[in-house]
Order: sequence, then structure tokens, then C-alpha cells
Amino acid sequence: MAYQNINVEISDNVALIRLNRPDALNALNSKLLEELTAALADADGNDKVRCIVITGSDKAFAAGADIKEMSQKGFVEVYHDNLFAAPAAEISEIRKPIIAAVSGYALGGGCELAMACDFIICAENAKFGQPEINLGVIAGIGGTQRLTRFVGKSKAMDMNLTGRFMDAEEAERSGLVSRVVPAAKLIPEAMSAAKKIAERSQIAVKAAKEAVNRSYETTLQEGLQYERRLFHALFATEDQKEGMAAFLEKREPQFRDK
Ligand code: CO8
Repeated sequence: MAYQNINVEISDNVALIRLNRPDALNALNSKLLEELTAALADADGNDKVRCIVITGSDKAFAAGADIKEMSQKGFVEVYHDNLFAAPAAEISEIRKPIIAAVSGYALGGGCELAMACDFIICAENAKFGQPEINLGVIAGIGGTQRLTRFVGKSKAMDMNLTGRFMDAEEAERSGLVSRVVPAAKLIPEAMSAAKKIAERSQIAVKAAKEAVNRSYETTLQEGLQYERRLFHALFATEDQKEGMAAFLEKREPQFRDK
């Protein structure tokens, strides 16, 4: 599929998906979302891809859903079409790890897209926000839910009610992002993290992603049980034998995803 609103490059088993609507600060219109979810599904099904990075431009990861496209819609239409439900579900179904590499604005749907990824690495100029309140609406795919789990009620309320932006330093301090790097190092840092993940056993990688995500859906006891079952199950893999043997033999493991 030829894309107009995103670019996709695959190297070293990593798919780098770049949102590319520079004139609208990568605002997420329906065409871009269609292309993004198609590219993610392609990457998920492509044996050459073992990790995915989503990024934007230096100025904007994404400045939110496309306000122009949404402005004339009415309740009946958005309710009937279940606006944004499909892309949100499709992104959350991707089993390979997704890193969001955020530079500049990650606002509204842009912040929510970053949060729907598995972790966020951001540049020092990153700005996160849920400014939908300024438009007379609220967040639509996780800005009141995921953000609250990441940064706690007080900051999530502050951001959702006032629409203020959070800078990179505050985002790291609050647990929204895992790393902050100088802007010039953003893509190298995200690609290096992705390559590391790509070198691991993909069976263990999938299990780790599944187990961490389960922690949001269940009680601690159930989650611990789920984790232990997956941990035990991994002892049935060749990669467990290889990983542990390589450690003992002081060499690099050669994982075969088996
Ligand atoms: N939608 C459409 N166009 C946009 C958007 C957007 N969200 N953001 C920026 N643009 C456009 C501007 O209209 C402008 O276009 P033009 O040159 O044709 O007038 C161009 O991008 C550049 O923008 P600015 O001139 O405003 O650039 P500034 O550097 O002055 O300001 C800001 C940058 C602060 C990011 C500013 O553009 C801004 O506030 N943008 C809107 C941010 C916002 O409110 N986002 C929330 C949108 S609502 C939403 O996301 C609902 C989420 C629901 C789920 C979504 C699932 C995908």
C-alpha cells in the first residue's frame, strides 16, 4: 500500500513509522489513521519486523485529531460511526512492541496515541497535553484513562481540566515517558532500544508485553499468577535453554523464537 500521510522504513528488523502531515502538525485525520493502522497491522504480520517505532516531525509528534475534519460532525454521526473506536482498538491489538518517539507537540489524540504505544521516549522539546477542553469536548481514546494511570489523578485532572501542557522534564518525573534525550538523539535512541528488543526472543518479548498490559486489567494477585504462568511457560521454549546456556558459557545468545 502506498502511503500519503506516513512514511515507513524497515531496517534492522525495526519498522520506523513516521507521521507525515507537516502542514497540519501531523493532525490525525481519518486518512492518516487508516494508513497508520494498516502500516501497524502490516508490521505486526511481517516476519522481518520485530519491533515498531512511531514518530512524527521535530515540531510535532501529532497535534491531535484533525479539528477541521471533526468540527462539522454531530452526535448522531460520531455515535453511529463510533468515531475513533476502530483505530484505538486496532492499535491496542498489535502484539509486537511499539515505541513512541516524541518530539514537539503530542496533544489530544497525539498524546493518546503515544500512550497507546508500549513506552514513550521523548526529546527535550516534547510537550504533552489533553487540550480538548478548550474545544468544548474531552479526550476520546485514553486521555482521561491511560493518563490517569500513568501520572495519577491530580496531574491528569489538571491537564484534562485546564488543558495545560506538560514538558519533557515533568513528563519523565511523572512517569509518562521512560527516557528524555536531546532532540538530535531521539531517533537513534528509539531505534537502539527497538533493535535491542528485536534481538531478544520474540516469544519472551510478547509474553512480557502481555504480562505488563495485564497489570492494568486485573488485581495484583491475578496479575502475579498470570505472570508466573507465562514465566513457567517460557521454560518450554528453546530460547530459554539458549538464553541461560549463553549466559553460563559467557557468550551472546542466538535466539530463534522457538
Ligand atoms: N487539527 C487540524 N489542524 C491542526 C491541528 C489539529 N489538531 N493542530 C494544528 N493544526 C494546523 C493549524 O490549523 C495550522 O494550519 P494552517 O497553517 O493551515 O492554519 C498548522 O497546523 C500549524 O498550526 P499553528 O499555526 O496553530 O502552529 P503553532 O505553532 O502556532 O501552534 C499548537 C501549535 C499549539 C500545537 C496549535 O496548533 C494547537 O493548539 N493545535 C491544536 C491542539 C489541539 O487542540 N489538539 C486536540 C485536538 S482534539 C483531539 O485530539 C480529540 C482526541 C480524540 C481521539 C483522537 C484519536 C485519534
